Amino acid sequence: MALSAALAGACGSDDGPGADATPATSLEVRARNLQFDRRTLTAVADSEISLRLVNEDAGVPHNVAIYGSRGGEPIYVGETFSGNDTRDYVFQSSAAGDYFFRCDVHPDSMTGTFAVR
Ligand SMILES: [Cu+2]
Repeated sequence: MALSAALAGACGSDDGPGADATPATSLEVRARNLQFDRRTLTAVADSEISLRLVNEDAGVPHNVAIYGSRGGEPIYVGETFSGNDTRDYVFQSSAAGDYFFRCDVHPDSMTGTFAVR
């Protein structure tokens, strides 16, 4: 709890839908300076999910792809595009569980947990 509280504080009022532990069908993550602005996205299980990627890195390609686990099989691979630009990815969420998301262009530095509840 202490860690999540610290992260929430660090992100301040920029936190959008899905930033906390409350499951949502509409999520947003920003890419800036080769990092995502959050470590966890929390989605509703077995639902149509709209995930917005705001790419604020001008001329740098990013995407969001969801995997069963780190190094596992892809579940959904969002289109890669260069900033500054935005895409709305729409896909069906899986059963409840902890999944993994990353940018496929920067798989070492841009990663997080895709929590489905
Ligand atoms: Cu990237």
